[in-house]
Amino acid sequence: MTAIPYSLTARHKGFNRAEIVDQNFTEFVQLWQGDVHQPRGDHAPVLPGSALNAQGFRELLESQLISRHLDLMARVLRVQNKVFYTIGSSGHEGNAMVARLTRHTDPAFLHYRSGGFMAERFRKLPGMDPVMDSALSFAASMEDPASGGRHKVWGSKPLWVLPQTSTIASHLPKALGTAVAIEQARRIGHKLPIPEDSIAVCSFGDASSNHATAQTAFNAAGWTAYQKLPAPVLYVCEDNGIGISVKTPNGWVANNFRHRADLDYFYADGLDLADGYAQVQEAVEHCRTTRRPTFLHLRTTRVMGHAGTDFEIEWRSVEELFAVEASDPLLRSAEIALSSGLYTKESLLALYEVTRKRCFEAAEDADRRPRLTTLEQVMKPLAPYTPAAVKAEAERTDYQDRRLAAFGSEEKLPEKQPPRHLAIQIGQALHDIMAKYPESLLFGEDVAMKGGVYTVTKGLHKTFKGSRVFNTLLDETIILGLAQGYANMGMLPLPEIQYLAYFHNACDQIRGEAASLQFFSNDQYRNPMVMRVASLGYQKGFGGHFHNDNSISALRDIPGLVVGCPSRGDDAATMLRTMTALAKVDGRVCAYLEPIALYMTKDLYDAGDGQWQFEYPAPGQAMTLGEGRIYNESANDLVVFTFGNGVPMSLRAARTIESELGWKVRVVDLRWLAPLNNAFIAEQAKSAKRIIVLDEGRRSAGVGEGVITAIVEGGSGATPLQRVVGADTYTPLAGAALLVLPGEADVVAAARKLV
Ligand SMILES: Cc1ncc(C[n+]2csc(CCOP(=O)(O)OP(=O)(O)O)c2C)c(N)n1
Ligand SMILES: [Mg+2]
Repeated sequence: MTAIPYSLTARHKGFNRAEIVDQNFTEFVQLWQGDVHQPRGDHAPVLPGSALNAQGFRELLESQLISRHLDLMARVLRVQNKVFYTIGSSGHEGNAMVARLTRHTDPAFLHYRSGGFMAERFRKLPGMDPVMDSALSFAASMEDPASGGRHKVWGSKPLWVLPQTSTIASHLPKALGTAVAIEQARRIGHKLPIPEDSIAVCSFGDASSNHATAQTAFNAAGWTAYQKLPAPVLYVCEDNGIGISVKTPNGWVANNFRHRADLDYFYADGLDLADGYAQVQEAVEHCRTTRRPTFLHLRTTRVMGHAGTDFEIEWRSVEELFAVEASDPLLRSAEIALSSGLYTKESLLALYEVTRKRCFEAAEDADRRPRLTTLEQVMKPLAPYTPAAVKAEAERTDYQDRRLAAFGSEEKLPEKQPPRHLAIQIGQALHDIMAKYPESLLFGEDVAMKGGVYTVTKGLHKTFKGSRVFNTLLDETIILGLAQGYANMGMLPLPEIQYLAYFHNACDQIRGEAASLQFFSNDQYRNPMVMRVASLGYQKGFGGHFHNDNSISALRDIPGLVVGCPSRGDDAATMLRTMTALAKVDGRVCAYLEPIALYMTKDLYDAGDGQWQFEYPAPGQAMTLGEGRIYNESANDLVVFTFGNGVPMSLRAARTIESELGWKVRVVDLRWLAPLNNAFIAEQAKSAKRIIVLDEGRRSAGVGEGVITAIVEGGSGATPLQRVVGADTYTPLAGAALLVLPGEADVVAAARKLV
């Protein structure tokens, strides 16, 4: 970077660094002295030797100024309650170069300091206004085109900027997933919504590069490239040397990333448009042409603190602040503007002030627009559900040819086979779904040739080949990041998590990311997926806690997530059809919990009775979201509410209860655990003389709590009720597991207490 002739008078120890940074610019321009080149036209280099031409510079400068004045505006109007966000982009405006050198169809997952990037990307489509759109987001206006007033985010549907959450680094896995999806589309014959040679752009800060979620994305990108598989993701690390108040050790980012195999490192000076442009260009072209994961180390700085609430003067030395403020990239841009002869001092300052005015006017205008005022408005995009369309999609049968090809012949169709158990029927249902949706992909740990730990996915790899059924590397965060990437590119991902305990490992990818996208993008972006998870307890003689995890509490409270748990094979098939339809039609994120202990269960009451095997439901049949299954519907002496392993368990207990107490017992399999069908539960409870809630999960925060709440709120609080639940502990190995988990005898004992 060229040294800035720095002779500012504005240096003082003032509290409001935004005012000082603002003043610095003006004074820098006024005091600037230097040689002025003769401008040589729009297409000539802005300065001798620069890869950036004059027109490019003018536009980038304007983008930088828009970004800066949006920040300055936010600091002023925040205190007037007209703006609700002050984390700015000041010092990072050079990221406009990345936007200029990529396309508006390159999906972008952006750092929160992307004001410059956004202003520049807005140029790519005619008729768009970066200032007004951003102002609407700052103002939390309902008209904010990114999030509808739900969050201050960088986002745009037409510009392929997918809004991100505030969780740092959480977007890196899905950016890789999107890059992989761009390439995989060709191999499965899927038509992409963007050009085939697109790349995924993903920016983040230097401190964030250390995060586990970031590191796993870099690792997975390298793992992919190492095998010569394409992964055109451009990771842009905007290195300002600090994360809130923690300094990144000098040289750490370069040292950490410069020599990574299969993550190609490039450096660019983001503080200097004239020098940085060629460097950014090289990185972008490398990524686009080689289709390799690329790491662009972009030098930035951070002026005006982490956010408006960060008074750096209180915790940093003033000398350090001066030095940081002197590295302000806008001062360098001013120098280029003046020395290139493209601007005079007067015209540059006029542009600066005009841009300020534009930002303030837009903000004032945005403040007059409506904000979210009702809960209904807030929640509208969260969990869309169009029952008729979902039903029609779930029952759609127009894929007979592909179905026949998948199963081999008419005689081999699963509905023509004798009744089978859960594992077999989930496998058959998956064959059916993958035949129905050529854009579906099934992936996870060990799912391909081996067919999963429990052979549930056996045969799928052979039938649908490695481009649609494949093993991933061992990382749940990446599995779910890939799923989001495929979803972004219009495919239907069916990720598998090997055990429920390991979902918790990567929970944020669903909780913070996948399930929140519809909400924060005002339903413009969706994450259709069905996540299959081998779940729950009672595996005889195997596993201990981590293979018998039965806590779904972490799933239950994720807003908008659909959670279902079939307890028998036929339900597994019809539920899967509905979940995939929910994903296709309404973009929903669904969790499909498979009770491991029931995978191979064939008998209900006695060995060899075969009563837990069922006929395969032919296509055309589906289960409505929220619909439970009722056994012995007319019975009302006792009603047992349960799901999963609890279903056959309570049916067995019911026999004992009937013979011992003479009660007729109804068993209600909830099947859908989130959202709970409160009306259905209330209705079933109303006609009950006594109630048992059987939930194998833990006493605290288990599904049982939700069921009892629905019963009480439904008006049946006075009905005698017993709860049979797991203990608040981890599950031990071997026979001791049964001390923790509820058993048949516990259900009978609970019934006795209701006498
Ligand atoms: C997972 C997570 N942990 C903590 C935070 C709080 N936080 C927000 S920004 C930030 C620092 C990020 O620094 P860096 O990545 O260098 O980006 P910069 O703000 O410097 O541009 C922290 C700790 C967060 N948003 N997400
Ligand atoms: Mg930083």
